[in-house]
Amino acid sequence: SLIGSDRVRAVVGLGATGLSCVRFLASKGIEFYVVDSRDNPPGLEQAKEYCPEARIFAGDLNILETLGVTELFVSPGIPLSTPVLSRLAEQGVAMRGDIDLFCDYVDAPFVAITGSNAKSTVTTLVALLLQACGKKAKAGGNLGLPALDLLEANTDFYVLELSSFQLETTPALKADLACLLNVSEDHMDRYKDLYEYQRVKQRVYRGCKAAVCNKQDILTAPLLPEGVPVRAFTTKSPDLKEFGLLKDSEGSWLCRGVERLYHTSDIALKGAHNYANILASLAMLELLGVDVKSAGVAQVLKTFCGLPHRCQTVRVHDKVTYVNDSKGTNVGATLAALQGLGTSNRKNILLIAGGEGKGADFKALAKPVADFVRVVYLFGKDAARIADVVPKGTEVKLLESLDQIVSSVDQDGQEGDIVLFSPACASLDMYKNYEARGDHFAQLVNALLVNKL
Ligand code: UMA
Ligand code: ADP
Repeated sequence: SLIGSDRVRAVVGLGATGLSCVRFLASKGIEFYVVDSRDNPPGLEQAKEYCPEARIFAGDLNILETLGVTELFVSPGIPLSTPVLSRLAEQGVAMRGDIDLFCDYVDAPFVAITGSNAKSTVTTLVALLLQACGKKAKAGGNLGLPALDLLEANTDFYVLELSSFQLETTPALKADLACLLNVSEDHMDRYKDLYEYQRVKQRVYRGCKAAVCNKQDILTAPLLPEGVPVRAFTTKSPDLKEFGLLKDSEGSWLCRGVERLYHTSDIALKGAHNYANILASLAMLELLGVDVKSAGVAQVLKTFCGLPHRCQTVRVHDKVTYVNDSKGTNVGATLAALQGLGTSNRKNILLIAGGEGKGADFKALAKPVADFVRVVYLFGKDAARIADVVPKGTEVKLLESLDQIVSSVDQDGQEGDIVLFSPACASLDMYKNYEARGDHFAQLVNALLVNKL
């Protein structure tokens, strides 16, 4: 029986992560319970293929206290502060996660990438760059495909995007290469303050064999034993062994120390924040022993235009450029978008924001909004909280829906304007996810054109 063995396991949560744990444990012949707080969790039917129905409990997590569990695999969407989980933790029950399980079984080098922003972009880029250099690299984790589903023989590198929630349930990651890209407020509904959140993010470096950090963000600086190689990236001119940007009479260059690697005109991604993302990726490549000047790397940098919903141009309509940055789900991302797209002395951005603010402080938006934005359009749950920080002199329109906002923008737009949809908030108050929100925006923008034909 389950109770008879020395460990009694339960998978907690039946979303993408929970299902990956269910499939993985079942494939190893390990027995487990499955519990989800919802009556009809998304993975219920699939779980039944891997686990006897009598061991699946949907509707209430409190059942865990009656099962005699010793080890839980907790999904990232469930806070460890959930009363039943903290009671069990106090009794010594291990709070593990899918990444911790991945670490037990992985037998190829893996890269772990975290940060408040740019994780998905950098994770994708590192995997593409490794592939372009002939390596079999697989990317996943918080990016979408759960880490356990990536495991496959003959893989050269796993590249994992990790969220703070995944790091909370991973006591000793021991990545072959770890990178913390940046730290700014996010998920303040699950952390006491920025420093608690930062401490969790810093877990990415635990036991790592090499590390990459952001020279311009002190919160990313690792504390590691002597001898662990560390590379830093910066968008300023780099010191020796750092990756950075140099400006000369020919323009801007991505550099390693004083060595010029790539001219920015040979790079498809645009904006200072994206140069930072590439520099971070190159630093990682070097630590993995890959030539950062190979033809494969040059080709990827020339062609990779970024992921959808991240500062993506939807279309130019009536000489107004519409940019979808629906993945801008926190203040840091929207700041980067405003700074990346803003032109000094021109208030030509029409900013659309709002949604579920996750307890964030929006004050940091005031300055770039004053510098670059002519009108702010707000909708969703925390619209009024954002309106409070908009400086005098910038017009604010509070509207009910994105539909109303796009029609209003269409009236207000002037030649040369940029309409930036970067909500600084999660989408969950009105949409299934950020993709659905971004698709809705793109659909409304495309309809503007059609309706005028
Ligand atoms: N839930 C319940 N009861 C349960 C279990 C879950 O109500 O018993 C709810 C959670 O509160 C949450 C939702 O179900 O609202 C999903 O939670 P989950 O833990 O089941 O999520 P998964 O489907 O496993 O997806 C997770 C990541 N989601 C979260 O961390 C919330 C996905 O990242 C990730 O791609 C996937 O694992 C594979 O690793 C998404 C995300 O939004 C993109 N991540 C956050 C972010 O990037 O900001 C952290
Ligand atoms: P994550 O996976 O961490 O959410 P993404 O690559 O999906 O990261 O990008 C999320 C948001 O952050 C997007 O709105 C994007 O435009 C913005 N962004 C991209 N790079 C940076 C950066 N270096 N600093 C801050 N924001 C960034």
